[in-house]
Amino acid sequence: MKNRIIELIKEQDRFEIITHEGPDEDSVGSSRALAFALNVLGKTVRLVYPSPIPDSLLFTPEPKQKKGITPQISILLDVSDMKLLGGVKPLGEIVIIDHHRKKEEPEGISWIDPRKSSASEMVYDLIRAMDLEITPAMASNIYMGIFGDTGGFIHSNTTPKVFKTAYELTKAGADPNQIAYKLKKSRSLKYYHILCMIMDRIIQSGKIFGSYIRYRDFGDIRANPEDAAGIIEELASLGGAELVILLRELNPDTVHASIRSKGTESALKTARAFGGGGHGMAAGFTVKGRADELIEQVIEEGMKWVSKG
Ligand SMILES: [Mn+2]
Repeated sequence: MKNRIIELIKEQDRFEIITHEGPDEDSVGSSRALAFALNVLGKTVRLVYPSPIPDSLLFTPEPKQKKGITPQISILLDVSDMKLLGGVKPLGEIVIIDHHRKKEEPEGISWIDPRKSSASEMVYDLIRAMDLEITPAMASNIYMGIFGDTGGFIHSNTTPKVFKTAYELTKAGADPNQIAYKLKKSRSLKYYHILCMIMDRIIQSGKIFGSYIRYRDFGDIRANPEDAAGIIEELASLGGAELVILLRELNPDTVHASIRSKGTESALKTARAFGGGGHGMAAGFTVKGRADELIEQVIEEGMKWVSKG
């Protein structure tokens, strides 16, 4: 499918790149890197983020964009589920580039490869296959995406290919020290305030740890939902935890769950029970409801899937 996508990129002129709600390192990095590549090819492009991006992810120059275009092609990056687009409607023909495992192939043109660490790694492969030079801005964004989705080269998706790609990216101008510091060593005080709330409310049930953050909590400490980006990884760092669940209210009646597991696919199995998806060990879902009422129910579902003993 990669080759069909390359053909389309060559044939068409106007593109939009759309990623998932709550954009993270990978979705922002892959989107911006691909936009830079389209710039080089002389194509018109605009980036669509369904919700605000944390400032820490925007440390390279902006790709050139044209806002008021009618795109021929809508590239969905790091997402293949229309429900995760936060109400954004793609305007062109849909092309999906994603590394999240799907139960069934989505309709239309899609390149889905769960063996890839990240959408950013896929964009790297795409740019290389088009024989384009990797510029420092592309390299930095792709490196950021790989770093983000591998948890800083920690998770089981940290393959030899990931290190090989990271090596090429550092040679092309990505600065590993600068990027790691931006992502790991520049937390806001608000982030830690939110973390304190989450830790205060933690519920443990065997190898499962769950917690939540209410919509009004953000107002109470004058934080924004993007201040809590990546905070699930703190729960996932707890020793003895096999499955961790963090519920976050996106608005007063909508809850997003982030779920992580270690060693088993219990994260995905738990998310699927609520209509969600993801990878085996990193999954999520969004439902109507209240976080404090839902948390026990999600933990109970998780109990079915964690290893016994
Ligand atoms: Mn990703």
